[in-house]
Amino acid sequence: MFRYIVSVLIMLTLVACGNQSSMNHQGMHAEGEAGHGDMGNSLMSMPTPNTDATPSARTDGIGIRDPWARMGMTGDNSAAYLYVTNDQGEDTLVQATSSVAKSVELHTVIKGDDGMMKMRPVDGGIPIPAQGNQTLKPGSYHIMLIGLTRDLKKGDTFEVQLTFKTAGSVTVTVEVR
Ligand SMILES: [Cu+2]
Repeated sequence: MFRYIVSVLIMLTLVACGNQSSMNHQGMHAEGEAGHGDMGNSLMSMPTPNTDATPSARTDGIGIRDPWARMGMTGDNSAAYLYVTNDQGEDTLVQATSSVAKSVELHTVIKGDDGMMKMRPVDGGIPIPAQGNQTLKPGSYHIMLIGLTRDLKKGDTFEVQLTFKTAGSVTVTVEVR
């Protein structure tokens, strides 16, 4: 069972990385626009979630690990990512808010009719499986920070408030990488 989960995770990671290079940024706000030019580099060094780390924030049944965001300048867009663990029943991440952006949306990445990967707001929130986990990562679910109200420089930290349908709200400290 464990081996199966690991191989599925590896497959998902490969798919996510493979799709990233063909992501279509035209006609939409780019995920992590500021880091656009070095997309390839940031992918190469894309941190994998440290799933053994002590949860950086916790609310009823839900643990948040390794929250991080892309660098960006005031006015640009950025995106935040994290790893969610859940030792209770099925839940949903329904909202994220932060003072670092004019607007914060929960996004997913889907394949468009033209075969290009595009991101769009998630309908009904991001599902968190019962007794399971969910990863927000480049090329997949992410927290979209639209219109940064301040520069996000490497090493900076800022707060994001996450609201889960069942578990309620938790504030996490996000590190800029
Ligand atoms: Cu997005």
